[in-house]
Amino acid sequence: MFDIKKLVYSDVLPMGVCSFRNLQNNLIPCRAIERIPKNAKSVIVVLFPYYLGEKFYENLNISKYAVPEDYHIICGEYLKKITKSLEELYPQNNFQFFCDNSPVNEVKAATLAGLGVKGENSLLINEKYGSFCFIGEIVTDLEIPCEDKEIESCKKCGLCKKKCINQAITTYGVEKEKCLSETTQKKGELTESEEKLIKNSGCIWGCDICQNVCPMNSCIELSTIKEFYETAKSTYNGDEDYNKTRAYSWRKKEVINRNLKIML
Ligand code: B12
Repeated sequence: MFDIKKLVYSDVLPMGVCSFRNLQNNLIPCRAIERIPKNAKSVIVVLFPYYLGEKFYENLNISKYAVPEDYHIICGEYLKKITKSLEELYPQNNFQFFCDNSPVNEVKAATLAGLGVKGENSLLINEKYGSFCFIGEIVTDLEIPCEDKEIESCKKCGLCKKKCINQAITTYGVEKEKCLSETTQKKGELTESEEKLIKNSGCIWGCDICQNVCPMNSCIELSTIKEFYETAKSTYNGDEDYNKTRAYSWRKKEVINRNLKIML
């Protein structure tokens, strides 16, 4: 019988299972969709808590998720090992891992798998680690007995909505075009009001406002992932800090450098 507790890292990373059935009708169009196993049945969802504690965020000018080395790389390594252990246990089955660059709506998957509630800021909030968690998942044609949880929402205190610097959070969800995180990642020239937003936020990559003000993030536990601490760098000061292995490097350095220039 499948036992999630037998998987490598299950003692340090929150994990859960949901059915693929409840995700397959809203897959996000992307290239990775080709890797979804034919006849996919189950999804093993893994959380990667990334809150490192305030001392790691001194002179912070990028958002917390971008402080460690690119999470696609670090979470990818963990997911690769978990996948390998599954392949050894179930050699007949197909296991494909994803993290962010995924057709799966990861917040929905994590919620269905019982790993937390969906915040008004659209993010998954875990009881122990808050919303400062990356989400990864392994999609498989192995049928894992599971009962999908009801998707529950946070208490809707409204703080994230109220404090969002650009009123991007509405009753219907996050309006992507207004989200500062999106603006900081945009290529090309920004409008005057977009530039003003970046300047006022003090953040040149991503945005953490809706998470920083969330009461469910006020007493969270620290990350259990040593690689996040070992690679932490909280300030981006220009070319000398640009590095191909950071969360902002999927964009050419012109984008983050443009934001830095706006800030200065
Ligand atoms: C695209 C994307 C973004 C976009 C758009 C986000 C968004 N909320 O729409 C941008 C670049 C803005 C972004 C920002 C961030 N992201 Co992001 N993102 C994704 C990605 C790749 C896909 C999300 C998606 O499209 N889901 C599908 C849509 C349909 O779901 P939805 O969000 O519920 O969409 C609703 C609303 O957007 C709303 N809506 C849509 N259009 C409109 C228009 C109007 C006018 C209105 C009112 C509403 C509305 O209706 C939709 C249906 O209910 C996921 C990874 C994944 N594969 O899931 C990561 C992911 C969600 N992101 C993540 C992170 C960490 C972030 C940031 C915190 C990074 C940062 N610090 O800057 C911010 C948070 C911003 C926020 N509050 O959402 C994590 C979240 C982890 C968690 N704990 O939940 C994920 C899961 C990546 C990962 N593997 O860890 N992200």
